[in-house]
Amino acid sequence: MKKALITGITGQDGSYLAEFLLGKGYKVYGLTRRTSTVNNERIAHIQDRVTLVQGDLLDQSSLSSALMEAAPDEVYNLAAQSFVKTSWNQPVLTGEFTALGVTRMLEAIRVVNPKIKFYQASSSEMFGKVTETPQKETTRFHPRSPYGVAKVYGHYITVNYRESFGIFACSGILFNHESPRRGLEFVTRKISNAVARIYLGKQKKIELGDLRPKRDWGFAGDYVEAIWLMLQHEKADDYVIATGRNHSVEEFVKLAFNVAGISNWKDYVLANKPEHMRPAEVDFLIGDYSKAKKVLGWKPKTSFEQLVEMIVKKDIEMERGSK
Ligand code: NDP
Ligand code: GDR
Repeated sequence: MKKALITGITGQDGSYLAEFLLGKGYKVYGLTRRTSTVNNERIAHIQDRVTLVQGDLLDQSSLSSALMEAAPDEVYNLAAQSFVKTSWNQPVLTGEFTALGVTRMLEAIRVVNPKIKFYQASSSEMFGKVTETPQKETTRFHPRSPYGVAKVYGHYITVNYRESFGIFACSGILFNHESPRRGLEFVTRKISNAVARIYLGKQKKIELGDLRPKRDWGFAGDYVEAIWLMLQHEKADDYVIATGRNHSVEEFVKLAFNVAGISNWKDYVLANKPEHMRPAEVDFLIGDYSKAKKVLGWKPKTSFEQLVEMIVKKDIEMERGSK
């Protein structure tokens, strides 16, 4: 039986990846950090089938201990400070988690067992102010936030450990992917949750920032398969994972209200609120996933329209159930 250790198992992607690996017959370990209240909602339904190991990307010895305890064949490094906006408020901490945390895990692998295969959760935010459209593996990086800068470091240290020590290390450059398990501060869930609450008469308005940026939005459940496929291939490499289509935040808003049967969406939306604007914006992202399709045989299954409908309907269901 193969064994995997997932950092960030309590996050959106970690929960989908854990489900996916359990389905493939893996023994799944998850690294979790100590918190004053337990934060395992996303994995509550599988908690009896995964083994949680305490550790933190800030603490080198906790990572080595986790590797010794789990003795995994594969490590999926999904943990990070993942909210772009917060990275301007906490740039140093973002660098510690999202950049140096990658080196700490790679060091733990190098020392404990360099045969462990490693996946790094890289991001389309590395392309930032794009120099080429669509963006692919060879597109130059120009990150626009401390988060994006930290992810560029994480990407290159992954490549470097592959080249320096022969570690089977892959960097997956994933474009935005969403789900009903997305954190509420990200724009998609923020919109779908507000739409559900407005639909049910629990909320009157939604305040947003810039509605013009375009993102290539996919479904998290589709993307974890690509993550897994990267570590099953005979050669470690880097891959863009995307849908090849993009939409503006405004299009997302309009469609989300539409799913709830509300056509006059403008009556409910307050845009360009300064507290939701960013010091530097990423205006336009669209990914070219042809390498992943050709080499890994991966392609996205869920359309933008299906994704928006899934998230809004789930939020309506959940808001109906909650007081
Ligand atoms: P989430 O924010 O939902 O999850 C982040 C996870 O990291 C949580 O489990 C969190 O634990 C954990 N974590 C944060 N800091 C630490 C730390 N110091 N030590 C240990 N664990 C920590 O992110 P997603 O699931 O959306 O994303 C997964 C990864 O993929 C991230 O690295 C993200 O940057 C990257 N990514 C995401 C994309 C997306 O569209 N979702 C696109 C491209 C890249 P806790 O529950 O304790 O907070
Ligand atoms: P992003 O996701 O920054 O792309 O990073 P987010 O959903 O936060 O923003 C997407 C776009 O929407 C605009 N926007 C707003 N965003 C938020 N959060 N709240 C608002 O009120 C709002 N109004 C407009 C943003 O300015 C932006 O242009 C996500 C994260 O998951 C990263 O970890 C990951 O690496 C990238 O996707 C790929």
